[in-house]
Amino acid sequence: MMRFLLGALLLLVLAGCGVTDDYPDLIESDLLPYFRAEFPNQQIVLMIEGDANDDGIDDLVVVFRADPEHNHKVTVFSTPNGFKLTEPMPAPFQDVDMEFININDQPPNELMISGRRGINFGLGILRFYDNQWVDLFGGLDGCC
Ligand SMILES: [Ca+2]
Ligand SMILES: [Ca+2]
Repeated sequence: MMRFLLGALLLLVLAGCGVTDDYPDLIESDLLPYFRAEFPNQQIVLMIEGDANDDGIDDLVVVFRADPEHNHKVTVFSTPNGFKLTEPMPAPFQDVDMEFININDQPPNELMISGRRGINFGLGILRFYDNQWVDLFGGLDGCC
């Protein structure tokens, strides 16, 4: 009987470990392998899909833990020659949120990204230009 109880307890512990997931809200994306080809082991914090460069094909924005103290953001974006990856750029360190919006009723859609580092909150409106995100208002200073 004791052995049975121990076995049941062990099963419970193992099952509990199995459902551990720090980032349960991650979306599924067919573009993720392009990110993983360059960053096989980095922990993903958040990712969203949307058309960054207005060619009608969804792109993938990934915020990931670059090192224990910094997050970076890269984008898998569509080109006539297939998908490519932007250079990494700093991203907010905590409470990261992203959304595609259109702030001026003109294509392309802009990317709104927010977050904080400690008490330094930031909100950036980025536009994809020349294969890289440009921070239109410099709103991310201090939170990355
Ligand atoms: Ca696109
Ligand atoms: Ca726009």
